[in-house]
Formats: sequence, C-alpha cells, structure tokens
Amino acid sequence: MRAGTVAHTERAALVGLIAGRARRLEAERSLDELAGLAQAAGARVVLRVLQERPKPDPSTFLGSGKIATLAASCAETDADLVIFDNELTPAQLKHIEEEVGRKIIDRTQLILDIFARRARTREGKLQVELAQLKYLLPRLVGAGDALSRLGGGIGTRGPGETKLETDRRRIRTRIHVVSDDIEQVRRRRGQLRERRHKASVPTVALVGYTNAGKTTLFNVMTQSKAEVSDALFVTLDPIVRQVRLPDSRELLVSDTVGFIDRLPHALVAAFRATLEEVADADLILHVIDAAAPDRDRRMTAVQQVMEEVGASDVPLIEVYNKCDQLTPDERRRLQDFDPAALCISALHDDGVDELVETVASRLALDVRRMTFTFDPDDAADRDRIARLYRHARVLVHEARDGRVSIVADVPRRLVNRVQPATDVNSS
Ligand SMILES: Nc1nc2c(ncn2[C@@H]2O[C@H](COP(=O)(O)OP(=O)(O)OP(=O)(O)O)[C@@H](O)[C@H]2O)c(=O)[nH]1
Ligand SMILES: [Mg+2]
Repeated sequence: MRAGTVAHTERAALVGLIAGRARRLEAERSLDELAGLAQAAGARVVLRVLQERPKPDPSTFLGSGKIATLAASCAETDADLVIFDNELTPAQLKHIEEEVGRKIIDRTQLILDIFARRARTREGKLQVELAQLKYLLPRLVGAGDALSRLGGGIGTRGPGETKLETDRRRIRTRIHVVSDDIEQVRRRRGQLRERRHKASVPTVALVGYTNAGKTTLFNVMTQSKAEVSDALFVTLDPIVRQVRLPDSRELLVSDTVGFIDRLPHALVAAFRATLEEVADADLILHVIDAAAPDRDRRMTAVQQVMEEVGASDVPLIEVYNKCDQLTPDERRRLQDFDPAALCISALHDDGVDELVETVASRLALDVRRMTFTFDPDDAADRDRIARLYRHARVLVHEARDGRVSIVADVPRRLVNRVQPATDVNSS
C-alpha cells in the first residue's frame, strides 16, 4: 500500500476443489471457512468457485479451460485477488498469475497474513515473520520478482505494518537473524516455565479450534478482559493468569493461539516457543464449539496439531462450549455419545464452576496423602505450612503440645519438595 492512501477493502474471489461427489459438503464448508479467513484479513468476498476434479492440475490447478473462465469471472466481479483454498506450488502460482492477471494467494499465505495483522508482541511478530519468510523463499526462486508484481495488500504484509522482504538474499539473512532472536525468546520462556515449576503452581492450557470460545472461557475463569471477537485468530500471544480454586489452592490458566484445519506447517514450526507452553502444561482443556456443524473435523484438526507440538501425552479434558446454541435434542445426543461430556456456555457463565471443580479434582487425583509435623515457632516451617495450604489439599490441621500436625493430599510432583514426616498411604 502506498503511503498516504486510504486502505481499500480488497475484493476477493475464492477457489476450492471438490475431489469426488461425496466430498461436496466438505468442500463447501472448507470454502465457508476460507471466506471467514478472507474477512479476517480484511477482504470482501465477491466470487466463490468450486470446481470438481479428482486432483489438481499440476500446472494451473483448475485446468486451462477453467482458468480462462476464472479470469473472465474475476473481470466481471472486479476482483482484486484470487484466494485458493489449497496450498499452491511455486509453478502453479506463477502460471495462474499469468493467466488470470490478478494477485493470487493460497490458503497458507492468507493465514500467515492474518497472523501478521494480529501480531502484537515482539515474540509474536518474530514468529510470524519467520513463518512468512520460510514460506516465501522457495516461491521466489525461479519466479523472478513475482511478489513485487503483487503490489500491496493481503499476502505482502509483514508483521506490524512492515512490507515483506522480497529479495532472496536478504530473506536468507533475515531468516537467520529472526531465528536467533526466537531462540533467545524460547530460552527465556523456558526459564520462566522452570521458575513456575519451582513455585509448583499447576498450569492448565486452553486449546481449541479458532473461534471455539477459548478466550471467553479464559476471561470467565480468570476474571480477565482479554480480547474476544467472532473473527478468526483473534488471540495470538499466549497469556497466563492465576485462578484461585474453591479450596484456596492456585493454578495458572493459559490462553493461546487457536488451531485450524491444515494449519500451515511453517506456522506451527515458527510458533514452537508459544506452543511449548501447551506441551508443558499439567492439564489441557480442549475447548470445542459444540454447535459447529463440522465439530468432529475440527476436533480432529486440533488433535493433529497437538501431536505435532508434542502435547498428546498431556492429560486432557474435552469441554463442549456454546451449549446454549444446542437444541435440547442435540444436547441429549451429545450426552449419550459422551456421558462425561462437560457442556458449558462460557458466554453465559453456565457450567464454568463445575468445570473448575472438575479441573481441581482432576489435578488432585494425582496426589499422595501425607502427614507432616511442624514447629510453628520456626519461620521456615511456617513457610512450609503456607505452601501446603497453597498447593496441597489440607485434610487435618491439629495443634498440640507446641507442634502442628497436618494431613494433606500433596500433588505427586511436589512430594519430593515438601518435607515429609510419615506417609499415611499412597493413592
Ligand atoms: N453462543 C455462544 N457464543 C460464545 C460462547 N463462548 C464464546 N462465544 C462467542 O464465540 C466467539 C469467539 O469467542 P472467542 O473467545 O474470541 O474465541 P477464541 O477461541 O478465543 O478464538 P480465537 O482467539 O480467535 O482463536 C465470540 O463471538 C464469542 O462471543 C458461548 O458459550 N456461547
Ligand atoms: Mg482467543
């Protein structure tokens, strides 16, 4: 975009592929999602094209005849850019651009563009820029100055109002610089996590498909005011807040970037620092939009990203959100399918207390019952008593003959860090 010009809303044509008749519904939902993404990037959708083909044409994706039709429709609807629902090869990108004569981007570039627009913190910006550069580099090789022909707007924006670097040599240098910076951030995050571990406060990570209501739930649980919106990928940078449980123990809840079907690999790799928060949590809450028509597909997409970031071993609770949007019938079906399903409405603060109870008992399950004797006149012992109250569940507290004896359920991973007297039993 030229300096001084008013940002104009780009007019977007969307193109998707139907691979076989049975896949029509799937392709349509995917295109709906692409429309949501295009809106989140600030575009207006003026044309939708769904083409049935067993597999993409290696040169023009749609085949030469359909590409000519697409070019004509774009002229008719005055589209500024065409967004393909699939990832395009560098060669396809080049050919289609020549045929259609408009800016062409694919789903991955669109997602990266949204992330670039949303990045606020230094860490977020670095991660997005790295993903963009890595995606761009092979697409410039052989394509000459393809990107400079794109002009401005969606697909050419770096994080924080910058314009993406398009010079191959400079991109390589920049990738090195950014990777080093990210590594530093990652180490720093690691140290912070280490400190939290030492303080022994358990961490619960909210994960889920974008727009599932993670931040809404986060705000209710932690009484915060983080940004909530119906747009996709509103949250980018992880945020961590404290929650006090009914039994006065504490835990930390983290909210982070949402996932999506076919989340670009470059993005997952670049967001490693952020996603390590999830892999390192004591418990994951998978927030599900219970009312989404393609709920199962979204759940699978989330599970795939979790595997990719090494979080599949972390204990997990599935939380069905937006249950206010279910009919009584749908609610019943969900409960038949999964009797233990937690149905909540974060928006209406409905079921959230039960969820917190479930989290508390789930974290408490992994405990060992221990008995302690303390000297209340000793400052260090008084600290230990306070720590027990914060992190363990105290069952008995008895003061007798100048001693304090306490029976408590201690989280297993803390057992070595509190001074034990006698084990009553192990659970
Ligand atoms: N009806 C209904 N809407 C909800 C509920 N929870 C959240 N929403 C709405 O869903 C939309 C997305 O909510 P967010 O909390 O921003 O979702 P998110 O998962 O954090 O999304 P991203 O950060 O963009 O990935 C907003 O418009 C919320 O008001 C709910 O329980 N019921
Ligand atoms: Mg959010």
